[in-house]
Amino acid sequence: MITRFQYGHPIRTDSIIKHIPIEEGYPKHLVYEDGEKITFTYEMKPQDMVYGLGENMRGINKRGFTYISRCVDNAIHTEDCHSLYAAHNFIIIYGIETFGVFIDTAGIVSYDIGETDIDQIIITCDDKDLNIYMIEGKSLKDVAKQFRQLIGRSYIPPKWAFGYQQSRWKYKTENDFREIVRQYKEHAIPLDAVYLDIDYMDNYQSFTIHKDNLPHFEELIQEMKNQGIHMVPIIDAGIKVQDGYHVYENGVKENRFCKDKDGHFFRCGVWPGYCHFVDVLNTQHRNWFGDQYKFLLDKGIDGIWNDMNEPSIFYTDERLKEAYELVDKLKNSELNLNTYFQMCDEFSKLSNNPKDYKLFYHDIDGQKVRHDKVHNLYGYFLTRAAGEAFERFRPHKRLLLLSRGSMIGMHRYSGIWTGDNLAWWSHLKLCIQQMPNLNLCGFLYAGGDLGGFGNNTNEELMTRWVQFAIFTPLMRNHSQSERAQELYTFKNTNTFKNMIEIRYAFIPYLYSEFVKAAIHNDCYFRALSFDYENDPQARLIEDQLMVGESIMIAPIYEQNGRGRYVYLPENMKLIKMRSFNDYDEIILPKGHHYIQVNLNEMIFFIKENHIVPLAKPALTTKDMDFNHLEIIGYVKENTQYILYDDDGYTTNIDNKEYSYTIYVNQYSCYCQNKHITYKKK
Ligand code: MIG
Repeated sequence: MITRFQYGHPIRTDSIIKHIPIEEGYPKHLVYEDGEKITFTYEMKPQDMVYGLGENMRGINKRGFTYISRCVDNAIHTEDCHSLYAAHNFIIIYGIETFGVFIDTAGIVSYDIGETDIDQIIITCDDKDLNIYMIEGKSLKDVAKQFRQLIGRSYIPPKWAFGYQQSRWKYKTENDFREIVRQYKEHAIPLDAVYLDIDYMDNYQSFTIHKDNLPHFEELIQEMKNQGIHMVPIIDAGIKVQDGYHVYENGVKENRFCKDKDGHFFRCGVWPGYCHFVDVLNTQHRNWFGDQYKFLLDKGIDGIWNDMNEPSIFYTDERLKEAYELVDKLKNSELNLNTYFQMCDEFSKLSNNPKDYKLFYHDIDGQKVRHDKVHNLYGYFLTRAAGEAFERFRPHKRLLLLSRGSMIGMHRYSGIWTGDNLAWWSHLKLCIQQMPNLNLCGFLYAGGDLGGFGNNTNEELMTRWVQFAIFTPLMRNHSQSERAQELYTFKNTNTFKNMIEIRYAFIPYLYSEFVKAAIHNDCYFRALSFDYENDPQARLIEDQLMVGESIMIAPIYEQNGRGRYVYLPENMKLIKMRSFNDYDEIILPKGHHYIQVNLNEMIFFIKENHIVPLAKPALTTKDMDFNHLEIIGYVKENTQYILYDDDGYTTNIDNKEYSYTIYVNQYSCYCQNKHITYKKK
């Protein structure tokens, strides 16, 4: 049951799709307080847990820290970060009472979940115009599903987006791209996509192409496509202020950009230097921004990643002026402790300064609104511009779309990557822990930069990251580091080849579970407590996940880890794989186990009376045969598995024809219209 309360006159966020009538009064369970801000408080019992908040730092259970929904470009995700790139305002409180709370607002919301007071949740809403939805249900899964029904079906990418993807902020010329693909083919490591980072543009201008480095862009895209490789260019939010640049010139002529208080176009520094931001909160301007993507689609592009759309600001004239004034004041004197730190501080505060978000305005279809009030909407609406444009220009076709900035609502249009992580073991663990909470907030197509985006990775970290990412819908290796991290650059290339082949073998299962989760508003990744609510041990597990209906994973995420403790909430079959055809299996009883896992091995667990359908890997998804499948399973009695499979690219998803029932017992298996056999080792 969902109840809704409204305070003030909230700005439409388009986070939800269902109309729920407004009730008078105050939400049950929470204590409402109206002061300078609105707060909702809740007294937790010692054993209560809190899930949700999507992309954020720290554990799956969010209890113990403060999380602030304020989309920000933050490249150093240390444990003390309160905000990342997203505003995912949904939590589930799980205890004697289990219920969900969704704060529907474009404003900043802070969730102090037992940080100030170990037993208190204090939700503080900066903007007093808001909707709050309370969701009650009979289980965690039920609350989660009701919420997902409220916010609408998650984005479903094309099937090729389940292939392995390679990116690096370094590739520049046509030959750079060719070489990456050539190397992958030479090492026979499967690959489906290569990303174009900002260097493909002319002068960092979105919707342009660098003529010297990529003189035959369209031919390159086609040449790659012929090899089964999709090229995925980046788009940056800031539009360069530059005479002769058509997006800028037309934007000025047609009045598309956000303005300052005096009605001049607001400008700030980002990658290309001075930029304007398109007012994507205005429907017409949003459509106009979406129209720009046609340029790339017409060149054969079928995937895009939108970056810097929090929006990220490097500097404004106002902040620079303050900083230069301080330097002028200090430059002829000897620095002391105070002035030294004051100066450092002044410069470190140049970027993404909350003061700068008060300098410009939106015209939300006639209503003038200062940016800081709707800041969290910007990334969502910019990516929505792209998603809607894709529907206009490529109706009935699924394209790949990723965004860095996000808010709930955007999950209907796009997937996300989790931004600039680092080549840290702790960030591999973070990535594992982010997945179930992202799913709760509707973001099913998600993944982190494999190996770590910043700092140099190493072979062991990359290996463990790949072994985990076999299960993440988005499996993209991306970095800005000095050290190359394409999988063929490491010593034991064969291990990577084996692991990526395992990923490809899993695609029938991953895709099936993903699309079913999207259609039925379920979670593809789940904390164990969602499946084993009555098991007090399962509740506490922070580093194992359920993946779809058959699998539990327990990734290795520690340096020199050659095994780990795993808790089995029921009897399961352990599969230890070295390659697609080389694996061991053993049935283990419910309880705690220590499992050895060499660096060249990945492990997963199959639940009793469940199966996993596998395909034969190929160098790209295009070359795979999804009609001949093998299954591995832990089958004791007659059982069924519903396999979802479709053409992989049209939007005709719900079609009954796409559901195949696989019938299995201990000895044999059968499926009408698919060739299914038991896998032999
Ligand atoms: O300020 O385009 O998160 O993936 O490689 C950095 C360059 C801008 C941030 C993105 C990252 C991308 C990088 N971008």
